[in-house]
Amino acid sequence: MTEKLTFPDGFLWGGATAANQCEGAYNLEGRGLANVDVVPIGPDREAIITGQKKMFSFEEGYFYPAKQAIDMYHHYKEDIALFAEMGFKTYRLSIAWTRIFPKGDETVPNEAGLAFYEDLFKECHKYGIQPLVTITHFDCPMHLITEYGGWRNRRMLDFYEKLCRTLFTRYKGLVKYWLTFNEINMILHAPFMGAGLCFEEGENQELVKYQAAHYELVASALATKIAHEIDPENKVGCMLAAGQYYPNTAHPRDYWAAMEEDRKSYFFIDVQARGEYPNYAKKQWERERIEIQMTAEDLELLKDNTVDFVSFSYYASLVASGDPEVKELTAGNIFASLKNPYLESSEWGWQIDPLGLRITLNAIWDRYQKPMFIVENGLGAMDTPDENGHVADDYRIAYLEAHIKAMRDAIYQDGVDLLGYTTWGCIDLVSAGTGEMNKRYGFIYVDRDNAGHGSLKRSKKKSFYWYKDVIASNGASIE
Ligand code: P53
Repeated sequence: MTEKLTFPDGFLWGGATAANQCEGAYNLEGRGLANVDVVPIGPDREAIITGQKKMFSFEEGYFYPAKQAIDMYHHYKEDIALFAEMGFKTYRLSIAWTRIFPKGDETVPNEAGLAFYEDLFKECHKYGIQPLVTITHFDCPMHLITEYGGWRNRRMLDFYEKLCRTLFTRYKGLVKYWLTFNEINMILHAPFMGAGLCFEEGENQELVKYQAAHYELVASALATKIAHEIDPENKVGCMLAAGQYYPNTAHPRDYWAAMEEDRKSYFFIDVQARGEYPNYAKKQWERERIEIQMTAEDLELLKDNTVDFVSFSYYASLVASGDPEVKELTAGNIFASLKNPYLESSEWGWQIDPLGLRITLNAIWDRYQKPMFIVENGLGAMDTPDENGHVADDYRIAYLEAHIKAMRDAIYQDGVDLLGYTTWGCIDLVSAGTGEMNKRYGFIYVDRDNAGHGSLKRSKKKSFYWYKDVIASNGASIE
């Protein structure tokens, strides 16, 4: 068989961002405060994003990088023009919920927020770029957290439904691809950032997280239903923080541990793609006395409104062990992983594994048989511009090239159905995990540092020209 180098016709190449990590303008034109605004850079960040330490407003002595971020709110025309120059077919972005409903429980949306995204989408279409819209990328209005407790409260279903109806109606014809919740499994690992959850002394945190997960899953099914009703052209996807777990050794108990870790994540997609809670979850809840409030109507909604496609982020594979003596974890990752001796790591300790992407694509395909979309992948690295301000990011090109080859193998050697690929942080932005600016993913360098200093000037890195060739040749420029 001759090996094909080009990707399928219509393959959606592009890049991805999230509102709070790039827009800034946190208090302009009526925008309300969100959980993602009040997470500072520094040693307290982890306790805050995991809901162990409460921070509900800006406090003295902290720096909040999302307040200004890279100020894309004022630069989006320039930035989209740069994406167009690379030939993007699609641009994945998220809506800041608090631009549309500043407190979250209003009846009338904020027109300035709606107009902002309308203009942004029109700007994309000017260049033939298809927007791919994440309805919530970790954001939740602060008012909904302080008044209702975030996603632990069933009332969130009404507020989210209102948001979705407003978006689907206003952007009909402008947006076709929607994602309901970014990395929905993040609720288990970073519950404040993922779902506006904070814990009270002594409460059963697992119960709170799974109850909130149930509401998000029902909200996602409801959004899918409404999206299809408002425009049958709409395609709705779920979104998983993916990355296959490997067993640490061939010992069966290590394989079992890896399988259990994978199931913690697949749990969400099993519901969104198949329409039912998997038995292993029901049994776990029974064992752990986790009683989830759910109605017969909820279960019917889940059954009748599964997603059109499965999207995911992939950065690294992970390693699990069933041996309690083995505990050497990698640094800097919200997902616990043991070190894999066969892999190199990024400067932030994320293990680099292109074949792991092919493995993950196959695992998801085998499980669901729905079209897939890789909506995040990339290398967070320290970039040092030379005296002319140019970044020669060969390490990033090498990472992306290897992952694109793995994708091509999965398509042509294994036959998976893949709609597109949007690299994470196509323009440098604030890191979700650490709040740093110096953890850069972009093809476009942004002059700003961890403390918020810099001109915000955009410049093209070496990878910018490389990605432009990849897209122009539909992948064939990669041998
Ligand atoms: P940062 C952890 C593990 C996997 C995905 O992450 C993650 C995280 C959060 O740190 O999140 C996704 O910025 C997320 C993006 C995020 C990106 O991965 O920590 O959807 O918002 O920026 C990369 O390097």
